Parts: sequence; C-alpha cells; structure tokens
Amino acid sequence: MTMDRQDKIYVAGHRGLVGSAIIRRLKADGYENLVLRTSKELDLREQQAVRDFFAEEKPHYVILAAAKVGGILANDTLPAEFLYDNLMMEANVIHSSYRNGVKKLLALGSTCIYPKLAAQPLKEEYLLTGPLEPTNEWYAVAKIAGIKLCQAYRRQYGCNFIAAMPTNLYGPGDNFDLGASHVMPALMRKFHDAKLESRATVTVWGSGKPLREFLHVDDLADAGLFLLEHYNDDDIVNIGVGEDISIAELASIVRDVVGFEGEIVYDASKPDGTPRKLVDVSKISGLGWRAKIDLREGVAQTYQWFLENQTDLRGVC
Ligand code: GFB
Repeated sequence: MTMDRQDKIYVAGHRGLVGSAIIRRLKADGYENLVLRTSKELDLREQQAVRDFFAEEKPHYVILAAAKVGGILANDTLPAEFLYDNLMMEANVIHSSYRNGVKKLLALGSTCIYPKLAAQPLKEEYLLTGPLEPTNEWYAVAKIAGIKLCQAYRRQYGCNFIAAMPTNLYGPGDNFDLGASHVMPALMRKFHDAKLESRATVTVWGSGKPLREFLHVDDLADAGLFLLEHYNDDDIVNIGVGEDISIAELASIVRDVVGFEGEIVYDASKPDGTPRKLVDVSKISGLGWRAKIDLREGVAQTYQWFLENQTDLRGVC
C-alpha cells in the first residue's frame, strides 16, 4: 500500500516523543495533509468526542501514538491511569477508524507486553506466554488490548490495522520530569543538574544491572512509515536495534556525554523492573528495515536538544 502525499493522516499524540518524531518525518517526506489535535482540543478518552472528530475529519490513515506513558516509577504508582487512559484511547480511536473507513491504522505498543521472564531476544510469538513484569503490567495489559483490537477488527471487519512494538525509546521531545520519565532522560537531567551544581555524586535507581535496548525515536518514525508502506498482517512486529546494554553502561555513556566528573551511586531501594528486555528484530529485518542511529551519537544529539530546549520542557522548571 502506497500512501499518497495528499492523503489525510491523523497522528494521535503528535506532541509526545513518538508523535512529534512521526510528524517531523512525515513533513520531511512531503506529507502535508496532517490532522492534529492536542489533548486539550480532543480528549481521546471521550467516546463521543472521538466519534465526532472522526466523522468530521474522515482521515485516510491513522497513526496511534497517543498514550499515557512513563518510566518505571510512574507505571508502578499510577496503575489506574495507565490502564484506563490507554484502554479508552485505543478503543475509541480503533473503533472510530473502523466506522469511518480508515484505509490503514498503525498502533504503537511497547515491548513490556512480553512476559517478564520470557527467553531473550523477545520474539513476537512470546506474547501471552507468561506473567507480566509487575511494575508495568497495567500499561502492558492495555497495550495487549490494543493489539487484540487491531487483530479483532481485521478478522471481523477486514480492517488493515497493524500493531508494532517499539523497544525503549529516547530522543528529542522526551519527558525530563524525574518522577515520570524513563531512564535515559532522567539520567541526562540528573547528570546535567549535578554538573551545574558541582555535586560529587549522582544517584541511579536500582542495581545498574538490568539490561535495556534503546532506540532513537527518529529510527522508530522511520520504521513506522516503513511498516505503513510494506506490512499488512495481523501479527505484531518488534521495532528495535537488536542490542542491549546495562543501566550502568548507559549511565556511563550519559555521564561522558554530559561531562559530569563525579561518582555514580546506586539506590537499591528503587525497583530494577524486568531484568532484560531485548527484542528479536529478525521479522522487521527480514522485511528490509534496520535501525541506523548509533546510541552514543543519539545520546549526544538528544543532549544537544535538551540544552537548546530545556526552558520549555515538560517537567523542567
Ligand atoms: O526507563 P525505565 O523507567 O523503564 O527504567 P523500564 C529502566 C531501568 O533504569 C530500571 C533504571 O531498572 C530503572 O530502575 N533507572 C535508573 C532509572 N535510574 C533511573 C532514573 O533516574 N529514572 C528511571 N525512570 N529509571 C518501562 C515501563 O520500563 O519501560 C513502561 O515501565 C514501558 O511500561 C517503558 O514499557 C518503555 O524499561 O523498566
């Protein structure tokens, strides 16, 4: 399926980390007929509002990048919001896409949908084969429901709705609020503040031992558009780089990039979360896509973005 430059594309969640990267990419590729609404203009949890919006705009393509997201602490402390908000957004957007004849929909999930102790690397077929990681099971259950909605609407109504599972993301537009953020922006901000204040130490949560894979959000946008063009099936597709590093190694990279010269200390009272979360990327590689942005370069570019934008950032005063 080839998207036309004139096709109307609705990107839900266009101000978030993922949505803003997708918008940058669509614009760079010459797509101009973009339909966008802030969460204030359109609350995707409200069924009637979403119905009215779709009936009026009738988008041809939908990219579902809107979600209630956060790092390990936010996931663990706001279970109702992570479950309810995500379920409602997915159900409303997917159902309205069906009712209004959307040609294709891409729903974005997360690799936390896989069982906590699944074999690594995580293959798509491991979905629903074991218990979830408790710190993010609420979010994971909602994202699994999103996958199942895409599959159910394809099976019952023939809708071309696909679902992709990106690994841990980072990049420009991330959330740098220490209570809500993921590890990469959190560490960037902690090292940055510690450097400015000439502090001797920076505290990293947990043991430093968990392994995570980090994908630059511009690579995700590239993969998302690639799947919209080339993938039309009901099985989920992982999006990742195929390599992981420990949180301690990540901390050391971020410390070098920021230029903090003090020590790193670990706070064992904070959760480690899942021990490892590396995705198997053979499916998307087999389709002809692979990540391009090197981690160190991506961290340096994201820190540069942070320096240039920190006064306007979410969670940074
Ligand atoms: O990125 P993160 O919050 O999420 O944490 P998850 C990854 C690892 O980094 C955990 C450690 O082991 C954290 O304990 N970490 C160290 C820190 N220092 C910090 C810090 O200052 N802030 C944060 N946030 N972490 C999330 C899920 O899991 O990943 C979501 O909760 C989603 O559902 C997302 O799947 C991609 O990788 O553990």
